[in-house]
Amino acid sequence: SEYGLDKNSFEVISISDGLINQTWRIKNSEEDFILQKINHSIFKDPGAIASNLRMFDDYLSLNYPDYLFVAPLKTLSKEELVCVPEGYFRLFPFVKTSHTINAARVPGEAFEAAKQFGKFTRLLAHFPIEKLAITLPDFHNLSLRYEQFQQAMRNGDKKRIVQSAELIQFIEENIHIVETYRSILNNPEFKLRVTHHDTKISNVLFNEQDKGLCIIDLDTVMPGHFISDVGDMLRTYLSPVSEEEKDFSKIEVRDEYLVAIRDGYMSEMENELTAGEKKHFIYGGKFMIYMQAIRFLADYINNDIYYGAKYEDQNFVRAGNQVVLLQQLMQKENLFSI
Ligand code: GN1
Ligand code: MG
Repeated sequence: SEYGLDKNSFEVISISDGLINQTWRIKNSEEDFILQKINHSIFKDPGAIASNLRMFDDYLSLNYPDYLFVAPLKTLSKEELVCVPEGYFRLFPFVKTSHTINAARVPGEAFEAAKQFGKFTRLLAHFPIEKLAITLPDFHNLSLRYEQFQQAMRNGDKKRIVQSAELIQFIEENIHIVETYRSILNNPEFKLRVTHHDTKISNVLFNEQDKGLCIIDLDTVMPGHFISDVGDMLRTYLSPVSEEEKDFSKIEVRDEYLVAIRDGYMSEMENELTAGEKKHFIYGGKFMIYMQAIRFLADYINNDIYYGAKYEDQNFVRAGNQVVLLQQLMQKENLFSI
């Protein structure tokens, strides 16, 4: 009703892919929308997200009018965010003839997705980054994530800590991944750029010819390092199975997807990245997989307070899955020079 729509004339279809926000498609024969409820316990300041999106939309429509940017629609009272007792909501137009995919089925899809994320960062290379609100402080701060993991081991569920001994040992043995991250923070060759921070392939809209149209799910767009975006693509496109897979023998690093991510991202970012950054392309994958492993494991040890769990050991399985993926990537890293 805030948008002047009559809910009885719409079909409401729940889209349950994300772990954090709740999403619905709202459609009838004439109109088609995406409705989203922002998870306010994680995103403490939904207004900050709305303000970032507004600035991107203004900047891109001024400088790149042909670029497809999906901005939230305004309510009857010209707001881009609705705050009602049930929570914070926003409405997007559904992009006609677009679709999403949950996994890359051919390397060409990985190329297209990587190109779209690279393009977004490139188009915003001269955007005044200091104006952006930090929607999730320290989201990809691996030092802090490591501290939170250590804290979980001090205060968490004793039984789950014992059960996790092997994973904990692997994480501790690979602390060099955290140390490299710390060195990056002091490396003048690394630049802060407009970074998406959640580059899974379901955050890309594809057209009917399976070409990338644009990127979505922009809540975590903040100043960041390119290793976050490249890393989450490596984390989520390289293997034929996702972080939810329980049969770890199916986890595999597919060379042709690695090449596709590199080529797609570099087709936009080749001239933006410094030589020092390019050397850390594969490190990005290690950084993100390691961080996701410790986030899942810390949450498991903290009794699933962040991600929740649909079955008893889900976050333990997810952490173990990510550790196997990291081992596979580390076996390959020397074979590739970017
Ligand atoms: C969360 O909600 P979703 O699935 O887009 C998480 C990401 C993780 C991802 C793991 C705000 O993203 O960081 O990589 O789960 N987002 C937040 O599936 O924590
Ligand atoms: Mg997301």
